Amino acid sequence: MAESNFIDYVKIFCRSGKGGRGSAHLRRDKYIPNGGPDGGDGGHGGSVILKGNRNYWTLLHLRYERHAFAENGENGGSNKCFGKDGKDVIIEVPCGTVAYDAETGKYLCDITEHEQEVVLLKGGRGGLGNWHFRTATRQAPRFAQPGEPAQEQMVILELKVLADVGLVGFPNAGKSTLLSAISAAKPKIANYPFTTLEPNLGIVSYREGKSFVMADIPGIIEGASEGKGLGLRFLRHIERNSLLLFMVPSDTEDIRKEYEVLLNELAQFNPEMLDKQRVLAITKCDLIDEELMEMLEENLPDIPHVFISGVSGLGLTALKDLLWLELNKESNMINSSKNTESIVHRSKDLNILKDELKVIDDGFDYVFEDIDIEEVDFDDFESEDIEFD
Ligand SMILES: Nc1nc2c(ncn2[C@@H]2O[C@H](COP(=O)(O)OP(=O)(O)OP(=O)(O)O)[C@@H](O)[C@H]2O)c(=O)[nH]1
Ligand SMILES: [Mg+2]
Repeated sequence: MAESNFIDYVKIFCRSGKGGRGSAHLRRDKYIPNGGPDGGDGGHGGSVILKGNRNYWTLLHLRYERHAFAENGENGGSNKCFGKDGKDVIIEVPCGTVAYDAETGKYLCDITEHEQEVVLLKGGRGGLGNWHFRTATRQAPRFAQPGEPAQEQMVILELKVLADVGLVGFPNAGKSTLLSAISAAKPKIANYPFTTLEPNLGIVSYREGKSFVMADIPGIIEGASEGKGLGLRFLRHIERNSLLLFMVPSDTEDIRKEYEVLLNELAQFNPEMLDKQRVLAITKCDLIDEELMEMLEENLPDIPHVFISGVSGLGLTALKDLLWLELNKESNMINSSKNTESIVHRSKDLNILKDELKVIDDGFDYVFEDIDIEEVDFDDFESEDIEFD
């Protein structure tokens, strides 16, 4: 996958800016004896922010982006001068990106909409200058508040493609052929397993200018949940689809059994996948006649089904009608907020994570600059070094 342009996994070392120190300056001007405290506040540190951008489809632009450092806030100065706030770092990501803590695998946040912003690491607050601490009995406080420290975290960004329909099937089931037949996508099609090595998206036009997005992912085989074939690595791309279209070729010995194997692999990956709407397409029906279709019909699983052929075009209109109908069911509204809330992001299993990270870490060094991340108690300002400037 290292050579591919389809990057759906990156790891970035993020650090917010620390807050600037408040100044403890005492005014000492000619002719103004005992000028009093005039230390200004420190500036706020910049934050690390994730922002959705619909113009990105993958995380490719972040492939070599190893660090995201926000600016520190400047220290406060004399004469009540405020320190400048540090600049934020904005990491633009495609809609459908999920962030995890790389050390614990904990789910952090989820970007699903264009321009949506989530603060990943908040910049430290600037400290207050000594001017704030003057009281009747302490007219020349010789201390100020320190700035809040920076925060740092190794973050994993993972893309989960936002499509309406996900294609699920064994290799060679005809998934890519279907996508190329009903959308403008041009996935590679060939008569050997695992032709498709990375997800393809296609926009399927429906009647009256309506459309929905279909995702073709690499084939799944029995034991994928234990890492066989391409494993379950790509299943996350159908995790968010409102509807799963199971594809089983008409010449399969036992269609029902193959469907159950697929279903079982999905359940191993994430049991919530079973809550999704399902439709079954029996593919390659140009190879069989009507009589055989009727016979097959007797032993099909109990979900809506349709007989199709991506090659001859048989049943494709009926398939689109059925998909549209299912997508628009009350429980599954395609036009309302895309149903993205329906999926609960589970924290990552660190063992799986380690394997996946091996691939993306290949040949990279993370430069950990030495910064002084101070452990300070923001409210215990008197313990901080006293600054006389
Ligand atoms: N006769 C017939 N052959 C088909 C049909 N659909 C696909 N095929 C053939 O089946 C083979 C596999 O098709 P693909 O579309 O590449 O299958 P896939 O499910 O994308 O396979 P992977 O990418 O390996 O998972 C190709 O040789 C296709 O020409 C169909 O409707 N009728
Ligand atoms: Mg394919």
